[in-house]
Amino acid sequence: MPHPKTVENMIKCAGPIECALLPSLIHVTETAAIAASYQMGKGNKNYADQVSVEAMRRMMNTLDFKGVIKIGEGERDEAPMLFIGEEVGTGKGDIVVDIAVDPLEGTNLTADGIPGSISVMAMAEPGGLFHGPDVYMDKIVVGPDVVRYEKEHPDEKIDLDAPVIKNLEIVAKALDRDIGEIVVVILDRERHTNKIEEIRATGARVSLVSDGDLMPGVSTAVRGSGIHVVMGSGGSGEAVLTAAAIKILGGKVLARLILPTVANGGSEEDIEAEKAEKMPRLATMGITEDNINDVLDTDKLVPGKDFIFAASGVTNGQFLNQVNLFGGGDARVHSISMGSSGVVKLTDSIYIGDKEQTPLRL
Ligand code: VTB
Ligand code: MG
Ligand code: MG
Repeated sequence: MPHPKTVENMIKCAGPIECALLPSLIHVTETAAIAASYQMGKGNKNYADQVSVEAMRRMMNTLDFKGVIKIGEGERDEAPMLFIGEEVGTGKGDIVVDIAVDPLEGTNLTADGIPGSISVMAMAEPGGLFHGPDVYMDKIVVGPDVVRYEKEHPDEKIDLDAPVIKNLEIVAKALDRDIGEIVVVILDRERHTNKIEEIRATGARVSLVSDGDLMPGVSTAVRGSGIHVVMGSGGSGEAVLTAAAIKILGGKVLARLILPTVANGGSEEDIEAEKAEKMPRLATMGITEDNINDVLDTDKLVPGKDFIFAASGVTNGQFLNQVNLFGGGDARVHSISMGSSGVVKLTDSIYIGDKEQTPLRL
């Protein structure tokens, strides 16, 4: 007998978005990943980005829904694709969604042919994803073991403002390990010099990544990934996409908005200019200078109820392999897709280019 709850959940879904669009979502990330994979190691990150953006948009526009890009690409240079506010989908049917995309998360990684790049997106009911201008978010990401530990020990909670040691002690206890066994991923950036020192001083192990803090964040909620915490500041879009996955997997994201000029040490003038540019859009999300320093939790980053997430590997990663290309146009691509009712699909898709030339291989 199956657990009755499983069957109930499967039949109900989270809502129309998950029911109707989850199965198609990986087609979108897979198309973008395959397009990007042909550019692996070619040294041209902008072109790799462009082809994945184009592929993603073309695939999305074959699906029946009415969507608006809320977190996207091409905003700064006003590229004619996947810009904020762009409407995508055929527009047919009743499903209306807000969309976050990062068609190629880790453009440098793809251009250099090194691990960690993916194509990734999320969809939610309108208002279901925190969206503002592309700024940074300082964050901490942990998996469900930590959330369970916090419930059992209400006075021990992960806190973005606490010393690193305090947070890592909680993570270590939650995972029943020594701090020296914990792995913390952080972007290798000058702005993180102090934080990296602070992490090292706890005895925790540090994994510096040159780019791509999104999948490491998701990995904190996946046992066996070898990643327990992600810290430091990265893109705000990436933080929201991480939160969509983490909310499904039961982990936790705490984040705070930071303007790039502040994070990277700009002059007073730069900071003021950036504020003038970015604050109006932040205001549409209820963010003002008075509350910009407030901590946003997983539910603030992803208030949605009916939402879906998908990522496909471009180069090798924690648990998504790189795209393999075989003769005759065959491509094999690994993805993770998830729906907010609590469904996770790990898929290994093969697109047959020439069935006589390249038989299916296991
Ligand atoms: C961040 C990070 C991303 O780019 O957005 C980073 O979240 C850009 O940060 O995963 P810098 O301005 O410090 O380079 C990625 O690494 C890749 O998109
Ligand atoms: Mg990115
Ligand atoms: Mg990108």
